[in-house]
Amino acid sequence: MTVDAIVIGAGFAGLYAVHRCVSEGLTVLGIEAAPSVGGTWDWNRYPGARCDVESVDYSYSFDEDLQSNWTWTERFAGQPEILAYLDHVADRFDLRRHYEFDTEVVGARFDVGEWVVQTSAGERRGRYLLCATGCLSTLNRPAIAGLTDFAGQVYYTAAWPREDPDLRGKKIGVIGTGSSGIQVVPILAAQAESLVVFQRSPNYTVPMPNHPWSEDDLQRIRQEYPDRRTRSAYAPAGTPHGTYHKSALETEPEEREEALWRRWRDGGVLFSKTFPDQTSVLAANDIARQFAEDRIRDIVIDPEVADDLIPTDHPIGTKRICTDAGYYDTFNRDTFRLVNLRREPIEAITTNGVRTASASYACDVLVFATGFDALTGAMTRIDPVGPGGDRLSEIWADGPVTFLGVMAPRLPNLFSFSGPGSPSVLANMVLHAEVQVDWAVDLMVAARHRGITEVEPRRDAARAWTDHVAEAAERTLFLKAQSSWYLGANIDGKKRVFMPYAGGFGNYRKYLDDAALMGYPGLVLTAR
Ligand code: NA7
Repeated sequence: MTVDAIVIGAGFAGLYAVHRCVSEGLTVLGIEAAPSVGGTWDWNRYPGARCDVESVDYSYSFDEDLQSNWTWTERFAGQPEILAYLDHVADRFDLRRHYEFDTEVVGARFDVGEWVVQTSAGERRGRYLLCATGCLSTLNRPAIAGLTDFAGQVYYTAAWPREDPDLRGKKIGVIGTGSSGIQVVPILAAQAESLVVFQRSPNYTVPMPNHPWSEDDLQRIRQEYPDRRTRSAYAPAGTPHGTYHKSALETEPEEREEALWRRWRDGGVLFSKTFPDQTSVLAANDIARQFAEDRIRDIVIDPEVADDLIPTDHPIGTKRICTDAGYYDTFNRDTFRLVNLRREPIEAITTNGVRTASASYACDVLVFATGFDALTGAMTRIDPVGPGGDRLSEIWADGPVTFLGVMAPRLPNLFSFSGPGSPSVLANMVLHAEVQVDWAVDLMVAARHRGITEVEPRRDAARAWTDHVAEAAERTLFLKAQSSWYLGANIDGKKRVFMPYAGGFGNYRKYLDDAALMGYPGLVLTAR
């Protein structure tokens, strides 16, 4: 049987895609590798996993009843609560019955007007393929010499066991200091006999002043919701927060300091966009960067450790800024050790720990918080093949080429969400998913009305959009980050290209709106 749409993934984008397709009367099959819904929030169950966007914004906006019937308990929601929310959404809209769970997609090819999807459970066929495969879902498992010799336990934050392991009293080594490492470290530090953090590149992290929402907060939020959603709709990052009203360079030092303190105390990722010129003008960025460095030195007692924790390879915010609950404080404990891998690289993992160029560190447990083959990894692993035999991995060999960050040339009837060429990780991912899914499903519905069976981006239109994405990045400081996964720099051999669209979520959404209003001029529409 051929369905109208196959949706891969049951995270925020996938669940909404299934819901939209069903609402439009399309037949749909969802395929998900995990046993249940949740996507990234199902896999990343490590202790301390938490979203850095406020819960009331990091939630669907498409259904007012859903919005008013769900009560977030905290300002920044933890992984269990976000997963419970997605479970609730799946039940409320009866989405599970459309899914095959525990089923992995291993390939896809377009064959005589339909996508033939190879899965671990056999072939499935659909006229459209909607890839809600996530931008941070393909694990980076570094091949460090000797890993298989290690006699202790090995965990990956992004594939944390469903049953939380008891790590009390263990000697723990954590490899990786991105958001996941920075979130998990203080929790593990509280349980471990000793903790060693192996840091290849330091990141900036802003303490997260999380708190339970009070009844008053919730009442205010319910009243504000319509306005909050309206302000987010075309905002640069898809949240109701803007930058300071003046650029850093036009603001007097005292006023500047006050604005920075306000953002720092507010917590979350917003610090990376305190001033409008902060991500585009180095001198403005330096002001925010100096402020953050001073805060690190305020907290970390040992100045040498503070030196190691202060990034020197990127302007602040050009690599994903992290948010934490006591990360820097942890380094003031005696049982805690920071190992700077730039000074003493890992030589090998041994039976009982990690050997660097300078020392051996005994560990019972190794926790890899080593990130993902971000933005492209999930798609190139499936590696869809178009009607002309073109593989996505070939089409993207010199960096991702997309049309409006949703389609790729030579791959008709295929949409991918939250990936390269769209603001994705630079924006509120939930609103972003809704906007992209709506665009794709609206196109499918319009095609059905007009008897069109195939939609495919014109190659010149995809080239023009991809050039525009590159130009938008060039107007920012993002290209200056040496080790950023935005640039693919964390994966050996990956082409160094700034993958997200840095022109702002609101502008991006206008491009999508215009394309639809103008009848999709960048697409070849075929009736067969
Ligand atoms: P990240 O941010 O990619 O962090 C991964 C960390 O692991 C980072 O510090 C890497 O250093 C380090 N890493 C990767 N490979 C190695 C090897 N081989 N040796 C030592 N260290 C290594 O992933 P996260 O999961 O923390 O966060 C991803 C996003 O999820 C986050 O930004 C939020 O948006 C949610 P590097 O910086 O590459 O030198």
